[in-house]
Amino acid sequence: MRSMTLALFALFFSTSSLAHDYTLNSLSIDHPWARATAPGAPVGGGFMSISNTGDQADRLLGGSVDFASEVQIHESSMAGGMMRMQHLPDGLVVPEGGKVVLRPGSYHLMFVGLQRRLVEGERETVTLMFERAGEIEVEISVAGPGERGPHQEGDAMEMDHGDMSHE
Ligand SMILES: [Cu+2]
Repeated sequence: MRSMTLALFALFFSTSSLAHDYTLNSLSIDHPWARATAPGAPVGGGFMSISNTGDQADRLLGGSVDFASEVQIHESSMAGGMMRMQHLPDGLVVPEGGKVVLRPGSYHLMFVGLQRRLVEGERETVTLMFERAGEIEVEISVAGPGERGPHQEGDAMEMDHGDMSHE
């Protein structure tokens, strides 16, 4: 009984500590998070969902961080049984009245040229840049290396950034 209570508490605590959201004009950025990285890993992935309640589309262009040399927008997809990762240099459209989800196996922020590890349980600051709405600073929660996040559709497309080559 006691262990059950502790387990429930742990579940509640870990969920609530991850839940946070930000608003910028008609954009809402929900639950930004990243995965902890292994020592020496060259890249890390960042995830969140972005909703747009306005009547004009916006576009996530990229961002900046103090722990990596570059923030790129990537899309992972399966091609011929292989997970591929593609840089989206034009960014990611957030449609009017719609939502995009950045999650493992799909769209994500790629922190390229990591200058320090992302450590589970810590928070890091990311400045996101949107074409219309401008810049917003958000805090990302760093989850464990196997964390899949709150958006679990398409989890079969799980991937590990540490082993992924970037061309
Ligand atoms: Cu990537």
